[in-house]
Amino acid sequence: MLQLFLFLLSILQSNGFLLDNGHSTGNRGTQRDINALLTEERQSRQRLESYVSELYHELSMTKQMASNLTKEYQSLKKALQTDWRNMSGCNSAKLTDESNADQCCIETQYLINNVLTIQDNIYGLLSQAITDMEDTKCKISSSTWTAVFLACANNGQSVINSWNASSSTSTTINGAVTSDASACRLKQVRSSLIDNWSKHNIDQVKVEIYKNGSVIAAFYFNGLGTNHFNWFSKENLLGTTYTDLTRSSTVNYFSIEGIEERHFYINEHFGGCPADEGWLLVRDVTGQVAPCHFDHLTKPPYFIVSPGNKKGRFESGQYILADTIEISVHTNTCKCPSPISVGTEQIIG
Ligand SMILES: *[C@@H]1O[C@H](CO)[C@@H](O)[C@H](O)[C@H]1NC(C)=O
Ligand SMILES: *[C@@H]1O[C@H](CO)[C@@H](O)[C@H](O)[C@H]1NC(C)=O
Ligand SMILES: *[C@@H]1O[C@H](CO)[C@@H](O)[C@H](O)[C@H]1NC(C)=O
Ligand SMILES: *[C@@H]1O[C@H](CO)[C@@H](O)[C@H](O)[C@H]1NC(C)=O
Ligand SMILES: CC(=O)N[C@H]1CO[C@H](CO)[C@@H](O)[C@@H]1O
Repeated sequence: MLQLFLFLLSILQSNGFLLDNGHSTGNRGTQRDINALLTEERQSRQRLESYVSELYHELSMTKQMASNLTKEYQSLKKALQTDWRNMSGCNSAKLTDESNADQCCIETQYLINNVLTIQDNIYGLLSQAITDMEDTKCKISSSTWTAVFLACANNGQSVINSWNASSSTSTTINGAVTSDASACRLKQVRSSLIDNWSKHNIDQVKVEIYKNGSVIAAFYFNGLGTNHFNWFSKENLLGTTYTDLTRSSTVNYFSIEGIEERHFYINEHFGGCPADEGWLLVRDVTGQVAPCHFDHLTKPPYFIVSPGNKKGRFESGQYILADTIEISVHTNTCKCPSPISVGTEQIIG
């Protein structure tokens, strides 16, 4: 039982499920590698699902065992108490007054205390294991990814305004947003979940950049304790398809607000337009300030990402113009139960 639990924990950890940095390893450079990475994640999530049913079974067995043990524990305790009381001299004996009891009584007393201490320890371990299993089961079964934002390039609708609040640039819907790119042809699509960010137990946020129906870059962020803007930061980065971007990377911009009309901007440094190097940029619509060629490539908004798995110099053509950006939140609505309280019965004292 404990082995199964540890096994599950290791699976959860190795899949980035427990906010682990599970997406940034390896020397992945090509679209094929990124697809493989995403497929790998999907498959491991499916494996996880199948372990859940196994876990349910283990859990019900363990609960039954605990219930049986509790009954045995109660009757053993009763028997020991009765036996002890029946012994000559024990009736008048007090725990703190050894002179008042005979040796047999003291030994029995000692034995009873030890047996019950051991029982209590076993009972405590068992109930802890059950609580952990309930917790794991609960976390798995109540955790989901929900798409909350879908932005199309070139539709003339500001991405940052659409993200920020309901306005004429977007359609706000309740619940999950569709991943179908045709939905944002005229306006960006947002979920009202964004407006109640702190009420949804968001523990992770995922940004996926699409080109021609495939994810060409992805970023994972911590969502705990964030608001709808500050999750997008270097400090909250959990993983990405870029191998040269981590929480310890040097950046001059890493925020939704960015600078001027460069939003969702992840940039390493400025060096005059040709030397500017970065990973992601949403060129938004209101822009008057356009110092670089990459600031006026096509009809706004447009999405520039570095190709492959490393930062790029956009001005030298090291970029891909993406079609859509999808943002999803991972939520955990788990209210984890404590099925059994630790046994603390005392027989003497
Ligand atoms: C618990 O006790 C019941 C009845 O005594 C028995 O049928 C069952 O197999 C026991 N369960 C476990 C897990 O020991
Ligand atoms: C112990 O004492 C109780 C009464 O206090 C009595 O009913 C019981 O039979 C005794 N048990 C033994 C094993 O002597
Ligand atoms: C977001 O909208 C609020 C008003 O709802 C406004 O005060 C704020 O400046 C906007 N933030 C950005 C970054 O556009
Ligand atoms: C986009 O995908 C379609 C099929 O899904 C394919 O026919 C087309 O060649 C792709 N275009 C590019 C530029 O990759
Ligand atoms: C639960 C909650 O606070 N819901 C609010 C989420 O935000 C929308 C506005 O977009 C409100 O209408 C809801 O009441």
